[in-house]
Amino acid sequence: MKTAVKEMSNWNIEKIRADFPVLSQTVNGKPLVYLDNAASSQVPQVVIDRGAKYLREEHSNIHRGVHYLSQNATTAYEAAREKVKRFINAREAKECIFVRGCTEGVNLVAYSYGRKFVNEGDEILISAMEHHANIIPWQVLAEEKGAKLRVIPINERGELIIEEYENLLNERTKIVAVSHVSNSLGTVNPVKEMIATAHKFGVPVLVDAAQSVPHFPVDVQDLDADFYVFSGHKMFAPTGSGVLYGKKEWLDKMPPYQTGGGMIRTVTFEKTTYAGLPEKFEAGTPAIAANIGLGAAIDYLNSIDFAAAARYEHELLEYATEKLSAIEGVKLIGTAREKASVLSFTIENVHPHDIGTILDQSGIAIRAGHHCAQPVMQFFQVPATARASFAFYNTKEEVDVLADSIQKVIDVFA
Ligand code: C6P
Repeated sequence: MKTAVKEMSNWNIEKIRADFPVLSQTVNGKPLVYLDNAASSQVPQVVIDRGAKYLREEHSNIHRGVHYLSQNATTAYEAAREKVKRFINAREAKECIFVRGCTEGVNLVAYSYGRKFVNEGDEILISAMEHHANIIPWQVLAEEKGAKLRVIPINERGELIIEEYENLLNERTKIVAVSHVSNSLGTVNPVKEMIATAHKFGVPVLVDAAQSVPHFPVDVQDLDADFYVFSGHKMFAPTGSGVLYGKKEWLDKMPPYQTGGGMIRTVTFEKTTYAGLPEKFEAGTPAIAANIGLGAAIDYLNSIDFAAAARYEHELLEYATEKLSAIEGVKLIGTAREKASVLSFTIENVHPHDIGTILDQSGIAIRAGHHCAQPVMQFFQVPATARASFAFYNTKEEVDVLADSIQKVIDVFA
């Protein structure tokens, strides 16, 4: 398996790891094994340097000043938007709205699209594997409007039951909101096909892309997504950065989400007229340094051959799946045929929090808990899972350390 991973991928793992300073430290006297990438990925030196340059040489507000620093900051900020546009293949940069992260992106659409287009008796379709960020904004909207939240069920593997999805779509459906990749199960959903089906009913689709954009190349035009939302901190950029991509024809029709400075054309006490895209949805001073950092993270991903990174990471996931499946007492939660990055598991008679704490003693960072996906835990009848989640800088040796440490946990509790 060692040679399989190395030969198939042709991936220079040593060079890649050297780009991420955090990875070379020790934790509890052991080399850090960072397997909590679904929560937040690490940041390469080039992104750190870009943020530092902004703070050292360019720090100022954007879109407001005529002075040198402000103009430079504005140029860098808008260049980051262009990079996002090219990275996800949006038609226009103004379709890429900077938000604080995926949560804010979904809330923006639920608030703005929802308040304009969802009415009493309408239906909002989500799935049983959604993160709370793609459940609660819709639930709140449904309560306010007297609309109904409907849920696409999943099977025992943690895959969407697509026939049920097709049955749930109807003329009352006003939006479908579904994750591209589940953060608790790792399932990759067939969103392109799901979008095509929804469009037959004239229904727009929001894709929660928090766990897809960091793990494989995406093309929003090819998917034909109406809204596509993701967080920078899961894709090698700082916290506070993130993007809501929306088709211009929808964004133009939607009212502002937040109001205040930066999003207006004219203001009198009688009436305010709004700026066009993207400013209409970017009230107040945004996370300038963080979003410039997101642009730098995209430059980094382009520089390393992101498609090759995705292939390597997927092989690593397959290797880890094989290794953990072979350990007696380990149960994998989420065994979909199409998966990315995430390996959730339980160990008989050991609470996932104890697994997480013991692994930490060996320098291994995983996440234990419900992963903000309590309905998934309810479906699998577990209170929580332990979750290892991979990035392209993880190694086969780290998977071996994980597997050995899991075996030790089992031995301790046996
Ligand atoms: N999932 C995890 O450990 P924010 O917090 O806004 O950056 O992302 C929210 C979010 C939305 N959708 C999905 C599919 C997600 O995975 C997340 C964040 C983290 O799994 C924190 S709970």
